[in-house]
Amino acid sequence: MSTADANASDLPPLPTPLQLYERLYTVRAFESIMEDESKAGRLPGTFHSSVGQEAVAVGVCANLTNADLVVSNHRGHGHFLAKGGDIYKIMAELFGREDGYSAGKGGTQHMAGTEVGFMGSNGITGGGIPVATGLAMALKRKKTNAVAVSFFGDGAANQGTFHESLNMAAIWKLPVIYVCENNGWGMSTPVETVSAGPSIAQRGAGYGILYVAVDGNDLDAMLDQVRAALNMVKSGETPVLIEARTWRVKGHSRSDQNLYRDKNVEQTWSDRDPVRLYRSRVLERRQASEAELTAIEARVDGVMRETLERCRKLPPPRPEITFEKIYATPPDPKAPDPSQTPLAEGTFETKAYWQAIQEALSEAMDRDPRYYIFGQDVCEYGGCFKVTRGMFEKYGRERIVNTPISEASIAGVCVGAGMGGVRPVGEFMFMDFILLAFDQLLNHAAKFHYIYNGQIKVPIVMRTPMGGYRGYGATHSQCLDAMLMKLPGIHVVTPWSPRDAKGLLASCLEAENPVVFVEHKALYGTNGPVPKQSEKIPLGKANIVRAGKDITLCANSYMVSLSLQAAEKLKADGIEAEVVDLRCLAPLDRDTVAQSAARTQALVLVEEGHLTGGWSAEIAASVQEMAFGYLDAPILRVAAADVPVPSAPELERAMLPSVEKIVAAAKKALENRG
Ligand SMILES: Cc1ncc(C[n+]2csc(CCOP(=O)(O)OP(=O)(O)O)c2C)c(N)n1
Ligand SMILES: [Mg+2]
Repeated sequence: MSTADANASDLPPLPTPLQLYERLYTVRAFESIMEDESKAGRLPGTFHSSVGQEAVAVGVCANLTNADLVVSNHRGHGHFLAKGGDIYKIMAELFGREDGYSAGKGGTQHMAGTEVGFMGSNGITGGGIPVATGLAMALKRKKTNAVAVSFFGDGAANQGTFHESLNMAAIWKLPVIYVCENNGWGMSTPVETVSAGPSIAQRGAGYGILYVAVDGNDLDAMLDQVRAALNMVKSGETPVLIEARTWRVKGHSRSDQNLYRDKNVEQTWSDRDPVRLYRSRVLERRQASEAELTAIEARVDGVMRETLERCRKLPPPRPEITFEKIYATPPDPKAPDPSQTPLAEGTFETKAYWQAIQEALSEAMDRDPRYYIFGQDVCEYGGCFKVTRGMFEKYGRERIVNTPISEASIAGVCVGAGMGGVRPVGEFMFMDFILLAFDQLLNHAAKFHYIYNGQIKVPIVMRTPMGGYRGYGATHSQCLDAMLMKLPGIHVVTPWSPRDAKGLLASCLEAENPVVFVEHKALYGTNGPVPKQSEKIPLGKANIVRAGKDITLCANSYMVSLSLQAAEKLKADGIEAEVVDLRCLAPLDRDTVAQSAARTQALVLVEEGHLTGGWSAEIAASVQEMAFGYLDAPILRVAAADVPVPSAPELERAMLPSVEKIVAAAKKALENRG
C-alpha cells in the first residue's frame, strides 16, 4: 500500500518528529524501568516487555484519535502508552494499586482506558481479535467514521479466532485493522516452526482483504502503511491485515531467561533498534538537534523516576473493592417479581414458549434500534428451532444477521459489539456448540467489567437451546448450563414457562450484563399464559410452581415439567410435593430452595445435566449449610448418568431423568425420613 491513494485529510495530523520520538522513548523508558521493578520483585505477577517493538505501537497509534478503538494483548503497555494512556495510572496498575486503570484487579495484562479508546489488553493469546472485530461492527452500525485496531502476535495468528475474525471482517467490510506484531517468537517457539504459508500477511489474501508486510522497526514505514490502511478502511472497502516484522528484545516474560536464541541474530536486530533508528533519522533529516533529543530523554526519564517514586509509596488496595464491580447491572434481590401476581381473566393470552421468546426479542428491537440478532441461519430459515421465524421479513438483513459457523467469534464479536455500544443478541444453534465459545464467554464477557474496574460493559444476551429426549445423540443433546455457572460475571438463565421465558428475557435484554439464556428444545412447543402487558421478571428468584408440604422437588427448565408430573403421581399416593423452579442458575436463589426444604424437610433435586459437578451438587451443599437442622431425610439427586447422551431412545431413557426416576427418588427420600 502507499500513501499515494491516501486521503490524508480525513486522518488526524501526524505528530511532529520530536513528538513521535518522545512517544517512542516514553515506551522504551517505561518498559525498561518497570522491568527492573518487576525483576526486583516489587510488582505482582508477570511482565511482558515490549522493548524493541515500540515503532509498531507508536506507528499505529499516532494515526488514531480517541474515537478509534484499540484492543491489545498481553504485551500491551506500549500500545496503551502510545494510545495516550496515563503513565501514572498504568504504572500504578502494574503495582496493583487502586489508582491504577483497573484498581489492581487487572494488572499488567488486563488494563483499559476507555477515555483514550484503549478497550483492553488481554491475557488470552488471540482472544482480543474477535473482540476488536466486534468493536468494528459497533462502530459501523453506529455509522461513525472511526476504526478498531487489534494488536496481536505471530503466535496469535495461529488461533482459530484470527481466521474466523478475518473472515467475518471481510464479509461484512468492517472498519478494522489487524496489526500482527511478528516478533519472531511465541515464547520460545520460532514463528517459522509453527506457521504455515508464505507469510502471516499473505493470510489476508485468503480472505480477500488488503494486507501488507512492513518493517516494524522503521517508524516511518509504519506510519506510512498505517495511514494508507486507515484510508482504505475508512473508505469502507476492506479491513486490512498488517504484519509488522519486529523483534522481541527481552525474554518472553519476567521468568524467561531468554537462553534459546541465536546471539548473532539478536545482534542483527539490535543494530536495527527502532528507537535509535528513528533518533538518527531525525538528526540526519535535521528535524531536531541532538540537544533537543537529549532534553526529551532527560524529561521523560525524570517523569518516569518521579512517577515510580509516587507509585512505590501507594498504599495497597482496600480489600473490600475485591467484591465490587462484578456486574454492570448488579442483580437486585429486592426487585419485585410481577410473575407472583396471578393473571386475571382477560389479561393474558396462551402462547408457545418459542413465541414468548420471540416477543421479548421483538419488543426490545422495536424499542431500541441498537438490538439485532446474530447467529447461524437466523434469517430466512428462522433459526434451527424457528424462534426467529418471520423476524427477517419484518426487520431485514441489517438486524437479523446470519453468521458463519464460527462459534468462538460469534461470541467474541458479540462481546466487542456490546462493548462498543450496540446490543447484539447472539444465538448458538445447539448448546453443545457453546463449548467452542467458552473462552469468549467466560474469559472475556464474564470478566471484562470486573478486570477493567467497571470501565467496560458487555451487555450481550446469548441464546441457546439445550436438552435431550429427542435422539440427537451426544453432541446435540447436552445440558451444559451448570458448566456456565461456575465462573462469576455471567448470568445463566434457564426458563421453564412461556411467561418466565418472556419476562426473564426482557430483563436480560434491558440489563447490561452478559447472559447465557438457555432454552429447551422440548419446551419450544409448550404453551402457557403470557400477560398481554409486558413484564420484567427479575433474575435470581426461584419460583414455587406447586405448593406441597411433604417434600420439595427442585428443578429447572424442562425438568420442571417432569417434576410436576411426578408430583401428580406422588399425590395419588398421598404425598404432597412442592415444586421449585430455579429459573436461573446464576444468580442462584439458594434461599427459596432452602426455605422450601426447611418447610417440607425433604429435598430431591432434578437436573437434566450430568450428575457429577452439576448444579444439584451446589444446591445440595448450600441447603445442608443453610437448613441442615430442618432436614429429615438425605438430599437426593436425579440427574443424567455420567455417560455421553446416546441416540437410541431406549438408551437415552436409561440415562436421562424421568418422571418414574423422580417419583422413586422422592419415595426413597421419604422412606429414609428419620
Ligand atoms: C490461549 C493462550 N494460550 C497460551 C498462552 C500462553 N502464552 C502467553 S503469550 C504466549 C506467546 C504468544 O506469542 P505471540 O502471539 O507471538 O506474542 P508475543 O508474546 O510474541 O508478543 C503464550 C504461548 C496464553 N496466554 N493464552
Ligand atoms: Mg511473537
